[in-house]
Amino acid sequence: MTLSVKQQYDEQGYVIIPQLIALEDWKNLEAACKQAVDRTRKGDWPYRRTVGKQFPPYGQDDPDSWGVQHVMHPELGEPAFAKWYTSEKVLGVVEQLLECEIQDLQMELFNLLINPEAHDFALRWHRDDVPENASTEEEIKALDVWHFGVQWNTAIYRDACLYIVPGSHLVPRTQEQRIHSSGQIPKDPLAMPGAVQVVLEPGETVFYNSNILHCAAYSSQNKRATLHACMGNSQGGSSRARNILQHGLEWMKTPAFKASLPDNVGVGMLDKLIEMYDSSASEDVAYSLKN
Ligand SMILES: O=C(O)CCC(=O)C(=O)O
Ligand SMILES: [Fe+2]
Repeated sequence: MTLSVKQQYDEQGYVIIPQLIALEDWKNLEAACKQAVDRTRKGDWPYRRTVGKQFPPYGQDDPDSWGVQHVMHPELGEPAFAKWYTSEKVLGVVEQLLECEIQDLQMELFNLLINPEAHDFALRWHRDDVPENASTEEEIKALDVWHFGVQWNTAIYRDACLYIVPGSHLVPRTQEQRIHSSGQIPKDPLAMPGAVQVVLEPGETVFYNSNILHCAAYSSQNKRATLHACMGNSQGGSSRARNILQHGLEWMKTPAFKASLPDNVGVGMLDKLIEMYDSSASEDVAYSLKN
């Protein structure tokens, strides 16, 4: 029996979907990625993921980058990103996975993951919003409330950087998995019990629960440009506030950003984000993980 997209996402914590980018959008998105990457590498875009820092705040310590942050920012001037983020193709899958209506969708992060140029880099095994020293009870509690958002990676070029442990979004780590995720960058990601490598061909997307146990390895030799985004169900209240707001989203509250959105669907989603932002307590604006 083949599982439905939703069943696979619920049971495994991830699902791969082909061709989420309409043919007519592909060239524009690829060109927008190229511009964003060139600008970042030239030092002309300050919002970036800096080699040496695995999680926010990324700082500016190293000139090499492994990601471009805030690709919908009006100052980047690439409307293809917001057009795609709010496209029917994307929203259709997100609504299905979050089991919600379009009016519940909350705009969140949209970044671009790229290969570092000067040296290889990697992220340790982690869950995005559960620290590695969480007790088993704390992990169970955190995983239990983590169903109001979905994250995805869409590959422009072939991408084999991400490793996950299928099903680990539902259960706390075993003793052995805790040892492998205690803070060290792994020499061999597949040494983690249950790990699989996620390989995406151009145009393929992996939707995943960002609290699935995952890590990543970035080679400076393999070109990467992978759209990396997430979206929430606003019914979840402030449950996603820390994870989202730690990336520094003041710019999303500006009239210039609202005016840059292609249509009312995007504006409605942005309004949900701003509502959450304005109602979140100051302790929600904190970093999820330590670098
Ligand atoms: O590079 C990736 O695909 C994963 C990135 C990641 O896990 C993170 O930024 O927390
Ligand atoms: Fe992560």
